Amino acid sequence: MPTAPNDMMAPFTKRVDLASGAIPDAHRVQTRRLSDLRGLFGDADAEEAALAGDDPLVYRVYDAHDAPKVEGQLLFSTTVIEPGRVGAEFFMTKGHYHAKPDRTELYYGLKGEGYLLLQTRDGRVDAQRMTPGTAAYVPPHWGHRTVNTGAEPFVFLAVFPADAGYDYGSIREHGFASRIVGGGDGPRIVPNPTFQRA
Ligand code: PAN
Ligand code: ZN
Repeated sequence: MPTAPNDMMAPFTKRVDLASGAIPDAHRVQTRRLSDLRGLFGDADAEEAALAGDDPLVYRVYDAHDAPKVEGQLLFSTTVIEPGRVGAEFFMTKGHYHAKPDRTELYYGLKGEGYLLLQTRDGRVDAQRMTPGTAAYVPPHWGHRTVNTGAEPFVFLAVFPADAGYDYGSIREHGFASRIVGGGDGPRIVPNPTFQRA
């Protein structure tokens, strides 16, 4: 039984538009343009050049619903990352650890292709390839970022505890251990030389 009145939620269903990745009646849509990711791409000159242009859309997050930020509740959303690059580096999300660091997450690929990059504060690094139909698990304590390595939007569904929260500061301060760059022979995962362990 719920222990507080705001823990009570009615069952509901949301539709995900599989053609676009949008949730048409989302509670909230967050838009991330390149200016929101300023400083996160490796090629600072390419980033400045792109920012001097039209400040392109990089990704949108469709938050399906709102829920009390308490243990036991789930949130879910879709993320739609546009195709594109800054210099050689593919468009990506900001990336974060969860503010409650032991909170887990499940990603399910719906459209396009990309990678889930993961890292721990004590130096473990991982990359999971995601395509439509793949389910990728973000274990406790792993920071995570997604990257669109394809030519069409990369869309995935994310399901996570409502009390997970976001720590963006660690990634902004210390960077991500790996970057994904494009070249003649396809996407390459390369170490980030400026990365520092948090
Ligand atoms: C996802 C992410 C979403 C956008 O729902 O929040 O893909 O990435 P950033 O939050 O790093 O900008 C998730 O991991 N939620 O916990
Ligand atoms: Zn997360």
